[in-house]
Amino acid sequence: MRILFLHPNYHSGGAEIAGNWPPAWVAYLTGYLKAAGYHDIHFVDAMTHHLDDETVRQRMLDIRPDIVACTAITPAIYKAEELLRIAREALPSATTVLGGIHATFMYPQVLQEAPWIDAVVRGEGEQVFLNLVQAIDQGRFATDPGSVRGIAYRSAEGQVIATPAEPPIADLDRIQPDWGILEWDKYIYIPLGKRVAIPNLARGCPFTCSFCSQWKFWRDYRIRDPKKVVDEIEDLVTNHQVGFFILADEEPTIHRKKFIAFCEELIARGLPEKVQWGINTRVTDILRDEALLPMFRRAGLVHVSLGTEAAAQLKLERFNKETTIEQNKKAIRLLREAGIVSEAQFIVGLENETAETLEETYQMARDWNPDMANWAMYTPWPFSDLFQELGDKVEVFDFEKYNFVTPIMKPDAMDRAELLDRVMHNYRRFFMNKAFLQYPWTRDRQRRGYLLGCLKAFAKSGFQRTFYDLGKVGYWGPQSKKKVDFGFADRRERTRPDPAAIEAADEQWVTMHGPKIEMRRKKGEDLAAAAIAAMQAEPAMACGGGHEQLSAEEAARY
Ligand code: B12
Ligand code: SF4
Repeated sequence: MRILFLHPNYHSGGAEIAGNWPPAWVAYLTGYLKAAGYHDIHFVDAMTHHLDDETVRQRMLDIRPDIVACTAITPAIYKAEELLRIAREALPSATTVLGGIHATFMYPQVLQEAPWIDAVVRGEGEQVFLNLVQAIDQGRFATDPGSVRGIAYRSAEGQVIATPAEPPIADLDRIQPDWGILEWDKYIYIPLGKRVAIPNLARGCPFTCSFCSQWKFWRDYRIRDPKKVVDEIEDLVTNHQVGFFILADEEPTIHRKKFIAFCEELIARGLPEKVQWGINTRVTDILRDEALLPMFRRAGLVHVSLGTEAAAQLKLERFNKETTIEQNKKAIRLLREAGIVSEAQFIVGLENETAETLEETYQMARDWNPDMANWAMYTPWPFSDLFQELGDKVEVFDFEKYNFVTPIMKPDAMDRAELLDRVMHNYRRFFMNKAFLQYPWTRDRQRRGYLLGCLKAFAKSGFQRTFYDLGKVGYWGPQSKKKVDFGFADRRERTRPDPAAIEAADEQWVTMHGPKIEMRRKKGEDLAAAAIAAMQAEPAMACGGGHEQLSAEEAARY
């Protein structure tokens, strides 16, 4: 069995401006397949190499795989569908497979619009893909695809079928990634000029924020043995010269005890001298761990990105300024005092965004004074609960633009171009101040180097006009506002995905969140009222959401 993994050539100038990032999914799947005896595995990273379709076609013809397996997050879905169409054309007898978050939930639509895809692997990929590879290898997939757990496919009659879900892998340490499948010299983090990796400490999330789909995707929260994760990092450092990593987890600090053990283990092995790292986490966790921040820093943690303002994303209520501001401000101060670079994330662009609320976020950013700030456009993942609640307010279904940098929602008070322009105005003012008055004068040499490195990444993407896709949409500053074109192509002005089909696709998707799922099924007011009450009680938010904490009792279970 020869297997070819493909990462589609999709770009949107957000997080990726910091460098070329390694596709972790390829390493995790390759390791799992190799452990089961499948060694003939190839990988083409069309994203990192900016490969056009014809080049990928040629690579397919050169490699001649039996299985062509591609990934897709929501905005990359059309690119992935097209690559698999090319695979079908170039290698008619190869089996075409799509994995990743978008098709996991949107498989009815995907298999309809891309009938050349033979199977969708739903959710966590390792075991399900192995099930599928074995079935193809044994000739069973062709005769009895329904026997493969965890996939979706079209029957001979054209009916879309999802087989029963495969249980999540309970012991994540069973998965031994094969990082050697990646061409490491390509994955460089610009701020440090070092190789970058994206290992997992935990998968899933015990919470259920309505705009987020990560909890639903992984179904169960599982955390690895911190020592095993450090083994993996040691391997990345020693064998692949990795000098920086981010944890792939949405919220690595949820499990306080294991996160602490992870940091202590890094220190015990002297790794912080060789590798630095960053995380995305929650304001409440930073406040909780105030006393531990210096230890985190000693463990090599140099960059924390905070979902400071998910409250605004939900727009259930205007931000409760007093407390939110105080908590966010304090978390940023604590990080600064511990010598950790802080990044505040603002989510903007819901229907009730106004010039004033955008200005407010800028003023907050200046007041809190994080080292970096990031204004992301609210993106209504079609399989999130909030998408269903927003109903007709979501009008654009060109998923290629669901990328945190394109205004999918149109605010009532302004058009999309004005929203973009005001966001850029915030970026310009914020980073001008940093570039001239703050970064160069930072006393700590290491911190200064890091911040100037980040500035370099920004400058590079600004120069190449890739930042926030500005080149693609034709934005050159306020004077060009009228000419901005987000390119919601006709073909892509698709109709709203059928809510009943999404609901049905979700039906058998059992997650650990049982009672919470029931709660989310109760539409509108209930949910809004609960969320407002929760925000009033404790308004500072998470990685982009969630105010909850893992109780000691719950933590003991993982
Ligand atoms: C690291 C990361 C990045 C890296 C990309 C690294 C890379 N080359 O893949 C960078 C920083 C560049 C990035 C950029 C963006 N990202 Co990003 N990113 C992440 C992050 C934090 C971790 C992803 C990861 O590696 N996870 C670990 C691996 C093991 O999990 P996985 O990828 O899901 O793979 C598993 C399964 O999905 C499945 N699977 C996946 N692919 C396939 C393929 C096959 C064939 C099979 C069988 C199975 C399979 O099996 C894998 C193992 O179980 C996630 C959030 C998160 N916590 O997951 C967001 C996330 C994936 N990003 C997201 C987005 C939107 C973006 C951007 C559009 C934002 C922007 N404008 O900057 C860009 C798009 C970049 C691009 N060109 O594609 C969203 C996607 C949401 C969605 N519904 O699509 C996420 C989920 C964040 C979020 N909270 O919403 N990102
Ligand atoms: S806490 Fe973070 S990862 Fe968990 S559901 Fe909320 S937004 Fe998603």
